[in-house]
Amino acid sequence: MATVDAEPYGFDFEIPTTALLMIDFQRDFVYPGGFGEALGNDTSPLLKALPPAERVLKACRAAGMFVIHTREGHRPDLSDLPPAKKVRGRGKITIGDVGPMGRILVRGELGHDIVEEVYPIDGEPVVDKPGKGAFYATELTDVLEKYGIENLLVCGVTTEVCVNTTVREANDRGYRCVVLADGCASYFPEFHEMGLKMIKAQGGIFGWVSNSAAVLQALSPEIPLIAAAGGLR
Ligand code: TIU
Repeated sequence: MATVDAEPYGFDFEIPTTALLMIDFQRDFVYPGGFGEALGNDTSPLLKALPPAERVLKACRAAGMFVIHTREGHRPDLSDLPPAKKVRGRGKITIGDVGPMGRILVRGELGHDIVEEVYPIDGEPVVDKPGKGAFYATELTDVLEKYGIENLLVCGVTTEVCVNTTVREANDRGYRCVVLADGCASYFPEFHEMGLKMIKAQGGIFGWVSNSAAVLQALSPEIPLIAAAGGLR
């Protein structure tokens, strides 16, 4: 049993029943020219989640933890794209249109794929999802059940959209989630902050919040605990 320093209190887990869930680290969100920018956002704030998420990914792999990646996107024929989602944002280009990284948020396109820093390796399932939550219309439940997963360490973008939606869905299904604050990011710093607060409030109503240093510490206790230096936000 390992414990991650977390809020509202320590998060206990065992590696065989825990997975690292890496949510939507796709070019379409973190680089200019993709879906995030088409919605009117400056994508640069998302880049700061990549180094902590990469460190956690490598540490979890080294510890033998199961890793799952997700990608938000749609079939090339857009048959899984609700018309209401297609028009949302009223951008000049919307989902399915051609941008500098290929068709926006369409599976198989450059922009839809995961950035190199945290790219999946063999044996790590990639769950393609048409919605914000990773459980809706996906095989994620089957994957978690097959591997006996009970706990999720969560990194991803964006904090208040796909991360929060997925954590809420997971919590309702009985999974214990700890969200790593510096392994997540939002286009809006205040939404990042509040998105995390909403998870850990009320005794951890949706789950726990921690950070990359605390996870590294829990996985390799000989590393000095530096989590406290910047708090848990
Ligand atoms: N727009 C926004 O903040 N996020 C998304 O549309 N999807 C994810 O969070 N992945």
